[in-house]
Amino acid sequence: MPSGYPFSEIEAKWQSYWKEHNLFQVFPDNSRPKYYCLEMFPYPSGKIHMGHVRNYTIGDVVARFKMMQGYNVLHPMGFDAFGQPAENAAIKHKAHPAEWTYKCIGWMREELKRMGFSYDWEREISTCLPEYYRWNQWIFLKMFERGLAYKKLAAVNWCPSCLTTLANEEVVGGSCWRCGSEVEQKEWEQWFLKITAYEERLLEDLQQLKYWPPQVITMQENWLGKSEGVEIYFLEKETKEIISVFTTRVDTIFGATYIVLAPEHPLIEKWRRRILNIKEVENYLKETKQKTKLERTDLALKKTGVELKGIKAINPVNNEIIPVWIADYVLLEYGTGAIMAVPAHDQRDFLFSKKYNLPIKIVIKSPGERSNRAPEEMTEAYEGDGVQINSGQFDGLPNTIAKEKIAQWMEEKGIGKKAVKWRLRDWLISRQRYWGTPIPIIYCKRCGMVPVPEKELPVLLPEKVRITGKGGSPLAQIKEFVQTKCPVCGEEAQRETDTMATFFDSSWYFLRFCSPRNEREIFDKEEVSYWMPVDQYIGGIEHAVLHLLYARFFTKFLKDLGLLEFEEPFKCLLTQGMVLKNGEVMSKSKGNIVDPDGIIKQYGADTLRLGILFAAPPEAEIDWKDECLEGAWRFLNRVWRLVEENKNSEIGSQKQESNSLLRLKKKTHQTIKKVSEDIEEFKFNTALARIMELVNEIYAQKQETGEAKLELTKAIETVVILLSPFVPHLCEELWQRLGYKESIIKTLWPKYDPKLIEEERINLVIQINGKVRSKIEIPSFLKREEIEELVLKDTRIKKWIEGKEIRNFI
Ligand code: ANZ
Ligand code: ZN
Repeated sequence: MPSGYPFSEIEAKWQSYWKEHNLFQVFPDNSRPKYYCLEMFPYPSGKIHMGHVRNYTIGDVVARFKMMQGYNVLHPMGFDAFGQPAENAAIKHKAHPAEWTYKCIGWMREELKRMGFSYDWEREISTCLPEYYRWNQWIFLKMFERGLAYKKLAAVNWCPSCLTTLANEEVVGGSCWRCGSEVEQKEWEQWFLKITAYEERLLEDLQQLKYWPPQVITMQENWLGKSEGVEIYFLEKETKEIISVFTTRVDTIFGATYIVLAPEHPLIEKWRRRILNIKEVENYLKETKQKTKLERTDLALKKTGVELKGIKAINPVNNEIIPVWIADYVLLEYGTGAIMAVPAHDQRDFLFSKKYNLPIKIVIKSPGERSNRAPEEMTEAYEGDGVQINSGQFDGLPNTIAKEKIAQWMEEKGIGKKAVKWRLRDWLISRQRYWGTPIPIIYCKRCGMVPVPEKELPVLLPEKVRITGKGGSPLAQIKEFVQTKCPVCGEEAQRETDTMATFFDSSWYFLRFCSPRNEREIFDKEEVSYWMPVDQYIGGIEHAVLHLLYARFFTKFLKDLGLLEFEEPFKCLLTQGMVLKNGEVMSKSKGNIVDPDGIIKQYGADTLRLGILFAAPPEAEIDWKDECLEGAWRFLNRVWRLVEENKNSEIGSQKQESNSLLRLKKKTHQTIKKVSEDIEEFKFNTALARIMELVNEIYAQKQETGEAKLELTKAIETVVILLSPFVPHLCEELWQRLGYKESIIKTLWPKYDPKLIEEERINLVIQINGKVRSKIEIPSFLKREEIEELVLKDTRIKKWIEGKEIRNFI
């Protein structure tokens, strides 16, 4: 236990003060500008970890800073409480998932309070409570009404160890994101949300998000994956069946030397009898089934394929007869599930053609080449732009122009049409799990699929359940839950037993925070219109695609329902970096977890907050070292002593301001300016460094003047105010000890005097060998070496000293 200021008393004291005075409870107030500061709410896993500490400390600095600037700040917290991990943990700890979850929430809430975060706890929400999830069901019904929630048989990702289906987003490198088992493909009836209906808006509105990290925008763009090209209709030689391919390089159509179908392509089954090497083909299909999507498309892996012997295609632009292959790098779900291969201009096709000895035909000449090259000379595909050759009437055109011309010509001839393809797929939301929102649908033998009427919501998640973790939906085992009456005809009917993926819950929670206790509607329109959009959202980069895309989708949907007036929920986004230990992710299995609880006990929450903020700028990774704490702890004690020592000395009469006191005053105002700017830009570590410099300056002044001067006290007060968003407990205490009665949060953030910001400049007269040769203006605070350097750089001086040796600088 380090000796120093009594942090544990102080922190407890101020935490209860904040609570008693409801300091962070807010209501809409049109007389003040609003600011909504939100950090991604945690999954109740048991304890907060250093990632939470970092995320929430950043948010807290922003929130407190804005409060002191006079904003009406909404800063809420809650728990993303449904989900598989609770179910898994419950199986492991032999507790009910609800019991387990509430316990975790209790622990985490206490820890968050001990960190001193400025949350309005009156607004706390937990997504596993019926008062919350009934609105999940409500949104679902609204989507169902509009055909945006639908059921279909689909090949789904199946985790054989979690025994559940997974969204594409939950498959990481072919494995389950949760347990790491290899994911299999299965056919299953599943619920989907039609997010693809919003793809165009989801892409376009990314333009509005000026204050999002560019890399998040790019990740979303790639995820949406809009691709403009042409669908080309090749014909099968005998049957004249259409083989439709999708290409973004229609300019290369004259260079197509074979066709490749995805192994699952429906035409293959049709052609079965006519395929001469069907045994070989079937073996290949079997092999494909074992592979994950990633293995199939990994650029680094060798591509394999089999020719469909006996099948030929006709290139519609020149009637060339070309072979038809299957290869697993072509995916059924993308484009048309078939491609034309152009080995001369696509590297993947080039390697494939070399491997299987397929012809190469050059149709784009690169600008640097005079004569046409022979295909045999090529060592790699030419993917760049150039001039069309071997392309009939399009020869001689730049390919960028030919692209448009060929597309038009093909449309006119009816052998192709322009097409837009998206990578985005509809969102699979059903889970064969217990701990989630029941999907409000009833199956009636007579009436079919019937939505639960709105007035019957919520469909409560039954409490009594046996969770084995083995197979199927646990809800299907609960008779009282399943058996119900059809809302339409009143006959015996059955409830849907799947639950919703938890990403559903987190797709709109930021709206619920605006009126969390509303029992009549999903949210109060007016309160939402006051608080939303979120001004600053802060969370991990791992949510760059899924959560943030879904939240944007829900916002647009709710706007279309007429409930919102805006398209985008999060104005500014900050993605904080990871907290590592010895360069590795912290995990139980590695045994390298740094426990915030222990640190709070040993040093206090303020030291932890300061340590984590000072370690690096928010977006950078931190490799956590306990020294971060030592430094923070020493600094806080230095500040503590500064106030304690100053407090006892009388304020002396203010004599004429001495030079050094003026310097302190200037330093104070410069610090106010820099710190304010740095906080706005999330440069917390440099902001803190500035405050530390000011503290040094104050100490130096004290030595010089000996007594407390008004200016000294002012400087000290400024330090306390500027530090308060970072280390609020300590600063509240010091503020009180400085004689103030109200919470420091009620103090307005200081403004600097622009006149005091300018550095004084002095004129320096430069003489060489006793003669004046130049004059320069320099800031007065420069050190000797810095001045010498500037003098030597002066052009007028250069002339006089060139080639000469400087003997002495005075
Ligand atoms: C011929 C061609 C020639 C192509 C050339 C490229 C270069 P993006 O931008 O991602 O949309 N492709 C189309 N469907 C595919 C599928 N289901 N599986 C695998 N690959 C597929 O890429 C479009 C390009 O990816 C298409 O353009 C097609 O190859 C390939 F010099 O067609 B291209
Ligand atoms: Zn019925």
